[in-house]
Amino acid sequence: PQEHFLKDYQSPQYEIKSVYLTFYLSPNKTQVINHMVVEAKGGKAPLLLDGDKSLTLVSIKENNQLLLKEDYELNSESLTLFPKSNQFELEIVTEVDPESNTYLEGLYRTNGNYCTQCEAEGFRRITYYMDRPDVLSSFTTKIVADKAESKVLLSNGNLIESGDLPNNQHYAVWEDPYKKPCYLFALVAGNLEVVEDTFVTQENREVALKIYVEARNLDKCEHAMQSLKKSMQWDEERFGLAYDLDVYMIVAVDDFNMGAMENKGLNVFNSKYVLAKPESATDHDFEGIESVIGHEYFHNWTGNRITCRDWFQLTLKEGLTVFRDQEFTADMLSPDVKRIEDVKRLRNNQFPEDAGPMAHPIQPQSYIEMNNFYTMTVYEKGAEVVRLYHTLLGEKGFQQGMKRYIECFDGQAVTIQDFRQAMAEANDVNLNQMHHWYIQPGTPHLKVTKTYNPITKCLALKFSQFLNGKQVHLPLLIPVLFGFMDEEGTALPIKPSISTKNKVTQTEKGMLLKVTQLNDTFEFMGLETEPYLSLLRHFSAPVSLDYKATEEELMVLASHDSDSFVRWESIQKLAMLNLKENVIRFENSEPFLILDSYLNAFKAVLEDNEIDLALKSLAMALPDVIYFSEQYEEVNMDAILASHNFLKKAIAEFFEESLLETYQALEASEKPKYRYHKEDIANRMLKNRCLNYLLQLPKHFDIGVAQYQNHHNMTDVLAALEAMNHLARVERAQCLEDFYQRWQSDNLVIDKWFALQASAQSDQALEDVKKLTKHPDFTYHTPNRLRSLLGVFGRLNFAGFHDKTGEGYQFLAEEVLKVDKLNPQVAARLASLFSQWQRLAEPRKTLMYKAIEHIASAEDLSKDVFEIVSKTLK
Ligand code: BAL
Ligand code: ZN
Repeated sequence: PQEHFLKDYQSPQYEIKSVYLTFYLSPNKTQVINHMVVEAKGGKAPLLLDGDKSLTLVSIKENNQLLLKEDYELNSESLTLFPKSNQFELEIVTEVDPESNTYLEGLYRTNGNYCTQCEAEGFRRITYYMDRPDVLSSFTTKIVADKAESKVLLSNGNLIESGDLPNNQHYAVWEDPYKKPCYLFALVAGNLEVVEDTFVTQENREVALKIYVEARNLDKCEHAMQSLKKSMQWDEERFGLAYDLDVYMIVAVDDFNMGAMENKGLNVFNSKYVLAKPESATDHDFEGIESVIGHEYFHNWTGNRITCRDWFQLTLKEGLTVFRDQEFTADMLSPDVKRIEDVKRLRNNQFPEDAGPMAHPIQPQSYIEMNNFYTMTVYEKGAEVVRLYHTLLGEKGFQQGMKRYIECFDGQAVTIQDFRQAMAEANDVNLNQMHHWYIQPGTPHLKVTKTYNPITKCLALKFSQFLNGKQVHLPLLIPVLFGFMDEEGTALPIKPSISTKNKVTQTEKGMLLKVTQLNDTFEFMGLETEPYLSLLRHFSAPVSLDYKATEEELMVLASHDSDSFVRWESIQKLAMLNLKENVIRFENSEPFLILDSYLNAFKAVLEDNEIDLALKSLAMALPDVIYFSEQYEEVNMDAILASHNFLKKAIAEFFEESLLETYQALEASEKPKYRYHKEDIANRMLKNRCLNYLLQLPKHFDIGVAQYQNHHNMTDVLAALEAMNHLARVERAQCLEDFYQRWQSDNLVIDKWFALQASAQSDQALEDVKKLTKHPDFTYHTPNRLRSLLGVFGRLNFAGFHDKTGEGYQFLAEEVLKVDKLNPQVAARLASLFSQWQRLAEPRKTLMYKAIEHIASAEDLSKDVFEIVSKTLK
């Protein structure tokens, strides 16, 4: 397959002034008439239109003249024309088969309804077109369909005409007043019901809000609608950005590769990010919906009004929009909790990507299949890099930069440099060094050494940057929010020396120092005692901090730091010290132990009556297994799991009484009616953290069963099932069976049922998962189902997937090959679960390698999977 490179970018030689699409919808043979007005930008050049082997070409007319076969060149990926004039009209007729489209790209059917997905390169599966984001055009779409089969006909923009046609057909014409690239095109048709509301913008324009769902889901749209209204209001208040069309439509579908898609005026969503009611969705689901609804809405400005020049700029819209959705959630719930959760997400998912064979900069320099680059790196690390601008410039400066960005580039397809230029010009600063974050892969390691001189009362902090183990790279600009503290936990004054003064500033988030060189030293004076260091407050840069704090220092930071991230981080570090100590002991066949430092820190948190309950719950959690294993160059999975399991159980035993008391008090105080509210969420979080520990002790199993039986909100029900999940007891099986019977008709809940079993850390798990692939409710056609069974198994079932025989790897490899025939995008995601093979200790290393080789040796691999496995084997 062909590899595409950023360095080869060339601007388009043709402009598509307007497009008029007509769809005659039919399940197996939909006809698409694509009428374009085209203009050459420079001299005469062939016009290359992207296409796909799934298209059937019916006819081409240039200025109304039918072209003959010898007038054009056609292959499975493109159509090349040789226009006779500089301005001309083209009419291309194609046929597609939505019913057989299992890739879920282009036009396809889901539960009998028509829907599209065009980003990144799906439009070429609908018609021949210049399928690239820098070709912006005015779209009008006419949809003709059978009335009984598709009562709703939707596309982008505003409805300008509709009516009946002979033979029980009807039609609708939609016109989008904003020019857009074709990846933002959407069409939806089918028998959907609608939930409606309105929003009045700051400019006093009324916008109709419509959420389209299948009739059975009408009772699950309220939260999504509220989330949309909050998003619209928040974007006006915080960014001064208002919506620009008369109608905003959201459609929920069950079969969708991504979370959602920001098509202009007509977002298509994975139903997981729309549908919720307290009985069937958890707090986590509610939060996910609020955040994804926000994310797609925020794209209207950052993505749609200003789009990307090419796909190498993807982080321009995604990093920025994730940053915006993170800030939205922070403002809606708790900023401190949100920050910690985002850091955990980054470390668990993006750091491994940065350390693995698919590592790429947030601006990838090449790709074989663009869909493989919708990654945690481009999205989440991209958002962290946008956050760096925010930290450096402050809220006011950042907003000035945003204002300038929009003033300069509205209606255009631009680059990450354009964004940086707007930020720099609006603040009159030079931000050129920021570019180094965009073009280098890997998580930077920031090593800090401190030297204190008790005679001069002077402190020197030396920061050294390492990238991919090397110290020679383009130096990154790393903002570090920091503070000093004495042994009692009292903040100490910060007095930079003359040479350091211009590198340290007071910001709205606290004191900030800027590391700009590979080795950068900072001096501080007037410190009567050697201070404890509070570094990287607020996780001010996406780096791995290498500072050897003492246990005493961590204990003081854990209970006294003013920054909740550093408090949380310090207790996590104490836990990590303990976990690592036991890995050594495992390898030396010595008994495990629980360190006093961690025990005391845990006790202090558990007994702290002042702290926010959600923060308390986060502090009480052990570092996740993924992050724990990331600490090792060579991963001994047995030692890691044994150490993790031991510490969890040891905590439960040690604090049994207190955990039980806390659990009971919170359980007794839980309000009978569910509210999606930060206080209630925090209560449930802490309660269920206690429950999870308590069920490490088999004698408390009944508490889990009782919680399962007594509660009607999904957060508590699922937490009970999760807490029971590691023990193969009959009660667990009974609850799972009851859960299945109760929710059999709700796909999203049945996904949870599959995921629970896929994540069970037991010897039985692999067999269970194999059996579940034969379950009547398992289907290879629905990405959510594949992710909940196969994805969860590979990502979270450390015992089952990493089974010493290698059977877990073999099983998943076979499944990847099956999925690849139907849905290469999802197959590629599953294939990436093999990415850490090089770091596994033997025998797993060789066993996993063989499984990947098995995939790689298959015939007819999609380019999606080919790219992942070939890079993984390198
Ligand atoms: N643009 C793809 C889906 C999303 O990031 O919103
Ligand atoms: Zn996005």
